[in-house]
Amino acid sequence: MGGSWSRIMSVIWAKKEIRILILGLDNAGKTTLLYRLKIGEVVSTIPTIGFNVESVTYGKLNFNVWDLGGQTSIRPYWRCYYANTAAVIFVIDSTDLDRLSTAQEELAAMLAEEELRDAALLVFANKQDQPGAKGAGEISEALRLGDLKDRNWSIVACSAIDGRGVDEGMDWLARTHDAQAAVELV
Ligand code: G3D
Repeated sequence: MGGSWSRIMSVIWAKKEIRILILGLDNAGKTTLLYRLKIGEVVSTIPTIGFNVESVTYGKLNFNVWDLGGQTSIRPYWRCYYANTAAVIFVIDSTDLDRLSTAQEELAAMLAEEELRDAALLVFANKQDQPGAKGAGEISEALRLGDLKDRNWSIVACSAIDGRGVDEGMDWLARTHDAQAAVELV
């Protein structure tokens, strides 16, 4: 595993089952990111409801990945995966400007879910190695992150291919959760 985030996770998060959802439109780079985290074997399953879920289990930490967008009829079934979700990692293809508004709508719909109310949000503005990729500031504006209320969130520019930014984002997530866990203990 990568930087300091792995150490914080293994100490703080090892105590109870915790889930992290890696979400975004298809082709955003979610699966590539999951491999880049190097936390174990990626398993792909298709639940009976019929959407594809990729998972990696690392101790008591469970990463689940699926595509948002389209297929509103299966959205209610996603709720099976919301329990114990500490964080949502929302991955954006920073070169796919045509679908930024769709990504914004999908993100807003996810964050409206009651069970995800306390989940931290890390947005990865992915594909920064590509020419024409928009930076974190522009992606943040398009996703209207500034409007978020009562949510721990951060946006980090990254490339799941060359790895830039990935540890920085994960470090933020681990520190955020570390702080939340400390508050819960008080
Ligand atoms: P998804 O799981 O969100 O659907 P994938 O997306 O991880 O399958 O990635 C979709 C395509 O984008 C893949 O290319 C993958 O290699 C590419 N990709 C993912 N992250 C990055 C990145 O940071 N930079 C660049 N340049 N490409 C990236 P293919 O060609 O295999 O479809």
